[in-house]
Amino acid sequence: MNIAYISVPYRYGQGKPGTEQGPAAVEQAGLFETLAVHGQEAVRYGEAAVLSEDAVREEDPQLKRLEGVVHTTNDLHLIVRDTLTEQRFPLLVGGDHSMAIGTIAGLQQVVPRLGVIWFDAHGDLNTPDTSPSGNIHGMPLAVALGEGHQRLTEIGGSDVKLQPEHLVFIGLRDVDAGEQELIDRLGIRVYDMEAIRTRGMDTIMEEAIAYLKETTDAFYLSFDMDGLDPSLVEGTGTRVADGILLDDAKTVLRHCAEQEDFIAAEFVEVNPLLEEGNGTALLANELIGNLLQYMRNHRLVK
Ligand code: 6HN
Ligand code: MN
Ligand code: MN
Ligand code: MN
Repeated sequence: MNIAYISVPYRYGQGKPGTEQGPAAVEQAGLFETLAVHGQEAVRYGEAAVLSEDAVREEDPQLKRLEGVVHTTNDLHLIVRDTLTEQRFPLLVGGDHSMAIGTIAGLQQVVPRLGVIWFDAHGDLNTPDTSPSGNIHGMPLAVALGEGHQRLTEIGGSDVKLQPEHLVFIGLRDVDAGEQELIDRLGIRVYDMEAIRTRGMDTIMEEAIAYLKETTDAFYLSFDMDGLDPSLVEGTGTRVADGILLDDAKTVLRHCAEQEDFIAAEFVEVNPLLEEGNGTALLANELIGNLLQYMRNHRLVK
């Protein structure tokens, strides 16, 4: 009974209304039933604090709604740190991807050599200097690597939270120039769609996990719904053609779930306002169900 569902109902890392309703949409899609079916307590264990719309200004066009992002990610990092310290498995639902600034900062306080599997169409490696949008959801990995605005890099302390060799990308296919420069300069491991097609997801996940195990003590999965093929996810804000299909996504979840040192997962960028119905939230709930099924023998869910 050690899965701790934590919601992050917020949207300040990007401009489209709706990701603040992501957790509620996934709950409506059956998240508590899913938790119960897999022997977990059907409760929301925690929820990150979110500033009201009135309190958040656009201000710097290269760091939009900075105050809103700082507030929530700072609170989230404390929740995640404490949850992990209690030997629970944080299962986060967002919320836009800037929340990962808090997730990584919180996990890293407990696991200094933290590994990250980033399932995403995007690199999320922009800085205010390279960002084409000024949206902070395109920046969380740069922040974790110690690049970007100090208000963000200092969440959870001023040390660098993530080493470039502790990160792997799965499904990357929309990378900005500044992000590519960082990937090349730091030698970050990328498995793009071509690699997935030619080598198969099984092989890639085995290799990715073996690679992380060389130098990390534990890892987490950050699952951006837009890593999936756009035909599967109408309700997410930045869809990119030619994405990951369901079987391959489940393969990612299964490989993570089989590892003893898999310690947390987050599902982000669910935006129910971008579609009729609740299809993307239903899919997120289904994927969480798959993950819990695969984790049935995991030391943290007994
Ligand atoms: N996400 N690279 C684009 C930007 O604005 O920086 C898109 C970012 C998308 C971020 O999907 O989490
Ligand atoms: Mn992302
Ligand atoms: Mn993305
Ligand atoms: Mn809807």
